[in-house]
Amino acid sequence: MPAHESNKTIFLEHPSGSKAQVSLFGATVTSWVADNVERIFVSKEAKLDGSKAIRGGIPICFPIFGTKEKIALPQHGFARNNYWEYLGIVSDNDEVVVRFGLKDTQIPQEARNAWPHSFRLTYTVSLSAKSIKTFFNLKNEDEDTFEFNTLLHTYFSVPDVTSSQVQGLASCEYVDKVKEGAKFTEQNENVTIAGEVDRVYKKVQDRLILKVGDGSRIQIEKSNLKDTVVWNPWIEKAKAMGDFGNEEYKNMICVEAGSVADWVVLAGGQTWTAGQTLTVA
Ligand code: TA6
Repeated sequence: MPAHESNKTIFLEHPSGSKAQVSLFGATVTSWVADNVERIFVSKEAKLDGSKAIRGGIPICFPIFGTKEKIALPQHGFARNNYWEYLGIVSDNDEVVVRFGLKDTQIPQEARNAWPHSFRLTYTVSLSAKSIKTFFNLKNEDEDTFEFNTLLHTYFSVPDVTSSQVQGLASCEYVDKVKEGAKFTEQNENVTIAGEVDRVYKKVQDRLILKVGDGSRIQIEKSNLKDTVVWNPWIEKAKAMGDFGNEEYKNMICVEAGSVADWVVLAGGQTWTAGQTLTVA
């Protein structure tokens, strides 16, 4: 069966044997198995009861990234910590496609007060033999323009993060959140992790390669998203997160496609589509 729902989770299976899972909480992809290997990291300590955003998977950051002084929303916004509506399945021989929806009328009043705009988000997850696509379509249902950030906060599972590399960021300017937001230009074709990394790379090319470290590669192709965040909490930040194992930093790396360095401006009545395609190579 290409897709079925159980316990507020949608289970997808492609004829090739690839699989995925999407929690209705945050429409969070919590598993992607390709070539019989789990590619997505979810912490063993993650809360899966809807009490907080899932620590891992592909959380959707919207309408803000981080926190904003004048917008009283939790870090990374409300999309990842509210239940989305399951809109059903479209399936053919090549892809299993499921869709999820979130409207302003479905979020708590407190969040609506903090970000008082009428919107409709439709999120599409498409599973094929070697790829998973996660795209969202946002409609501004206000008459007035609004602005937002958005980002796919993808946690990749790796055997040893010190052996992983992110290829394709050379010459990109980045903001280093580990160095008080200082700005640098990436000098390396391959970014490696040997300590806490929390960088917002700006105006990044659409195709990056995650060299997992076990000989496999994952192509990360973003669409209509300008920036990419690379994050690993390392030792001290790992200990500080209650929903993250102290040693789990060794087995994950976040490479996050988004538009976060600047606001995206969307006129009333207009729609905006963006997303990413992850492909095992
Ligand atoms: O994407 C990197 C980041 O912004 C880090 O600064 C860290 O805060 C991470 O997101 C996780 O944020 P969360 O709110 O999920 O704990």
